Amino acid sequence: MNQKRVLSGVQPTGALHIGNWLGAIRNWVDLQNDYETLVCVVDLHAITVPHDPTSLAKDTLSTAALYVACGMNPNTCSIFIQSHIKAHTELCWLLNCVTPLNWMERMIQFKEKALKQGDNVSIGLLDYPVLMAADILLYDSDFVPVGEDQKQHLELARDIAQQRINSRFGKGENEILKVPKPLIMSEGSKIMSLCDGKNKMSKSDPNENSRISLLDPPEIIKKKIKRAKTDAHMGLEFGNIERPEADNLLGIYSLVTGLGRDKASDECSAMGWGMFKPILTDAVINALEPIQKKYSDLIKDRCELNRILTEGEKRAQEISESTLKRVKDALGFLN
Ligand code: AQP
Repeated sequence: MNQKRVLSGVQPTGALHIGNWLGAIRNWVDLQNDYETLVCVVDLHAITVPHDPTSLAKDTLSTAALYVACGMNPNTCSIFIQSHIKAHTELCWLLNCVTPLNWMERMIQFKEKALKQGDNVSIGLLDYPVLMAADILLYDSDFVPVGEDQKQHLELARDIAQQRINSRFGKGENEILKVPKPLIMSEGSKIMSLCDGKNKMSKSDPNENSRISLLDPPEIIKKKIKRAKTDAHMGLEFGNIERPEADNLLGIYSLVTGLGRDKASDECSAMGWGMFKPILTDAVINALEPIQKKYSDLIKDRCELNRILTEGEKRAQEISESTLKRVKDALGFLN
């Protein structure tokens, strides 16, 4: 297959929300038509913060089913579970041994997540970006779709591949690891919390009302949007830094309706919050309905889910084993 390749994934750290969909999965759905697309559920990443062992497997399966429900086509893309491919942890170790510690200590996401955890920060959390580099580099990915928050991690993956593996261990023109490029998704790349327009919507936010989960039933969506933070101004608008909630909710509206920013902004510029919120609620419910229907059928069909994951795993195994061998050979391991 000569198609350019794309790799991405979501952590099964809880119920997927509209931020994960609008900022990530929705873009993969478009990309699968033009690239060989591999998407994994990054369960090894999910344990870099304290996790609940009784829900990890369930969340992992649910995340994979949601990929399909959101439009990933298992006949054209490969869907698999990160921990089922042992090469991820093995390449991570090899990369750990050539990555300077001070590169890791600079990572913004580590600093932010570590702050929240006080003394309980694991080495795994510090090492998260190297595991992510292994994920990407294993598949000779040409492109990685990343939100703003992941840009620094992709830069690190590029530096590890280029400066720490190819330059040091490569011979001649042949690169050992392909150096991937970012595909930065513009519109909707960051969906903010419903409770505070300055904070990102997150699966791990302890406040359930801060996010709309993809599987929330209509009455819950209605309640969450009703409670969503507003301001004292009339009219919805983009780009006013004094009004992050207006920007965020109008952005969600423009994306779930497919109207785009200009049309959504024209439609809502004179609306008060009381008129806008029910319209937004209907739009979100309508957009999620087909996803929820497809999900509820698939999650009951364990045979089909297993088939999809086995197929995806086969392709992932094939590519990752050959990359890992290239790296081990270059580093001088005995065959
Ligand atoms: N709020 C968001 N808006 C737009 N995109 C988002 N993504 C996450 N939150 C938003 C994108 O979803 C993909 C997968 O994310 P992840 O699960 O690997 O990690 P994350 O970015 O840390 O996601 P969460 O939901 O905030 O999870 P927790 O709370 O566990 O940390 C990525 O492409 C990300 O950009």
